[in-house]
Amino acid sequence: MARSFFLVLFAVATLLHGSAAQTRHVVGDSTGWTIPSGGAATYTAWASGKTFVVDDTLVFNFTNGQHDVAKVTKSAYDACNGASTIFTLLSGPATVTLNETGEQYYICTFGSHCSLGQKLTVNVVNRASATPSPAPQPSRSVFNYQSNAHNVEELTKEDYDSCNSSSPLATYTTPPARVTLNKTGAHYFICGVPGHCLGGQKLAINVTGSGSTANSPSPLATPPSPSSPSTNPSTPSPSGSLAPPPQNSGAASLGLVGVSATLLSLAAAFFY
Ligand SMILES: [Cu+2]
Repeated sequence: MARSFFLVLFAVATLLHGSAAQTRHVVGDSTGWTIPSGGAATYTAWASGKTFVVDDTLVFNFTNGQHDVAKVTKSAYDACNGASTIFTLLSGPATVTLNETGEQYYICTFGSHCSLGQKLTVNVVNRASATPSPAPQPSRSVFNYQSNAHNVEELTKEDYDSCNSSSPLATYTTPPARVTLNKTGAHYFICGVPGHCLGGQKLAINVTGSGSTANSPSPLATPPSPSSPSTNPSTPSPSGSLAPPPQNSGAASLGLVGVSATLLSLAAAFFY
């Protein structure tokens, strides 16, 4: 009874620890916390390749009575002045939880150890800023319609104006058609079923970069050739799940491609 209780407790504790995903940083790795043979550059180099996030821990490994760990201000760190510390830990291994953001300063207050390089500064960041922000994703238009009743074709402006679907730039037959808008400028869509475009089932949208709020249509980009891979959208998966849009340099350089929400809803309504 008691044993299973503790097993559950242990499991929960493990889960909690895992979900927070703190990192335990062993200062100096196998060198530990000592007078480094390479001078202060040793701990600078150790810290330089790492990201320190709030709630991570620093572990200082040292021999009791030969070193200590003192958290100090920047000026005390620069001067190796251990006279008034923020806190001092005398027992190794000493674990310090990084509970605030910004530069944190640690020294050994024994003799001239700090001057000889036993000093460490780490820059602590929030979890959010430590996580790389996702690359801008191209916007996507979704056309909903009954299978076999309609389709979606992207055309040049000339073909769009005349409802000529003989040479579409891209054709989408399986609803819902997900069209990734990875190029700025005007895009022209029609239904290629005879008569539908002439009946008004056509849509022109203008794609702008993220910084642009202009409503005027930007000059039509050079119409891409039908073989251009960038006009080939990702094929909708059979399950209908949203596959991540293809990453390419074109999409990245465009930044966030913005499309008027009104036009998007128009697109959805139009082809339903
Ligand atoms: Cu020391």
